[in-house]
Amino acid sequence: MTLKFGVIGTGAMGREHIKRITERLSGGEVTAVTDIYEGAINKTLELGKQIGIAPKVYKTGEDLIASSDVDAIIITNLGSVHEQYNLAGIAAGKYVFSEKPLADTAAGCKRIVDAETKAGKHLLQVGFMRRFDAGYRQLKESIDSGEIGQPLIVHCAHRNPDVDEHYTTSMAITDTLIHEIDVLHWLINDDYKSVRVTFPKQSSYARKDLRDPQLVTITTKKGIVIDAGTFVTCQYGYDIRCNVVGEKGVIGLPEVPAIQKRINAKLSYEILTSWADRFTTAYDAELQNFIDSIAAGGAPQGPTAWDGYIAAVTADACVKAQTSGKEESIAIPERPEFYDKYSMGWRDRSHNTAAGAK
Ligand code: NAD
Ligand code: ISE
Repeated sequence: MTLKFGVIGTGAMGREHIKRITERLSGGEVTAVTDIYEGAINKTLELGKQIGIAPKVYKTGEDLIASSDVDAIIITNLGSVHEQYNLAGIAAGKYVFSEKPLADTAAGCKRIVDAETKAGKHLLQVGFMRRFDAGYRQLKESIDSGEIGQPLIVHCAHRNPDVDEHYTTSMAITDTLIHEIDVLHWLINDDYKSVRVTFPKQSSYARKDLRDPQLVTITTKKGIVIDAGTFVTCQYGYDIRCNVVGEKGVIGLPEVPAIQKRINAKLSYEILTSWADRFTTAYDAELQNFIDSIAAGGAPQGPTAWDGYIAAVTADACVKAQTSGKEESIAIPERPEFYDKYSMGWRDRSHNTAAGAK
């Protein structure tokens, strides 16, 4: 069976997913697209010609969702409108792959959780691709094996070369740090308890109204301290770091392989500049897993609507800490049983046997 995808929002990420489904993945095809911006549709049709597909263009996301030619939707429009399409997809009984954030408020995420729970069927996966990244998976295996003892401290960095003029101080949390928020509790098998945000000296490359860099310090229920620095105007490249200090050893996310060059008495290697290149294989794996899990068991097995919700609850506390300057508590609610089966293994690993989610 081929899973027929409709893509809502064909900007940068929408087109990346269209390319990967068409060129690299198996078991899926893009049959439908929509975007409110004609320029994005034109670029998509141009891309379609290059890669040999001709998806039907729908006027609205709602029309696309209603089409019998669409089994699964990919939501890659802006976070502020994710909720309405997530809810519409669930209401229509379609499979949903929602890019992060699941919705732009925790209350919106909760409405999606409630809708899916009420529908009584797992339909939705959130695009938290780092759980499919080979480096993070190796870190998790090492931690779970016990070889470094109990994790004590986690040092992280999330650096982008630059951001556009719409990017705000709170987006450093809701758009950028949200990836660390999701992947770290999965990695260290613990829930978050509190957070404090501090602002180091401002970079002269950041707009005056954008606080950059930021240092987010999260304490978990077991007392592990995570320091995560966002720096979204770092100029030099796209740089993701994660080091875990344990009782008996320290482990770190591997550097992205790049050839070493010895030229003119200098030794050098290139640093990536874009998220699209840094996480290509993780994006491929998350969507292949989505397709394979639906084909094998009728439901996606990746990060759930519940994961999207608790990431939003955590992000809210971080944003509160940005303005209060104080330690703010993170109140993670108890997970409903409905989501136990598809939790990507940080409480129960036995269900994650589909390709890419070993
Ligand atoms: P983008 O601005 O390039 O594209 C968004 C597109 O959505 C635009 O073409 C816009 O016209 C369209 N759009 C807006 N409202 C719409 C609506 N109501 N219906 C249909 N189309 C609509 O942004 P992007 O960088 O492609 O980001 C898209 C999503 O992907 C965001 O949620 C972002 O957070 C996510 N993203 C995730 C990652 C990741 O690492 N997982 C990386 C980049 C972007
Ligand atoms: C972007 O939306 C992403 O999700 C990228 O992974 C992240 O690095 C970037 O900061 C976000 O803007």
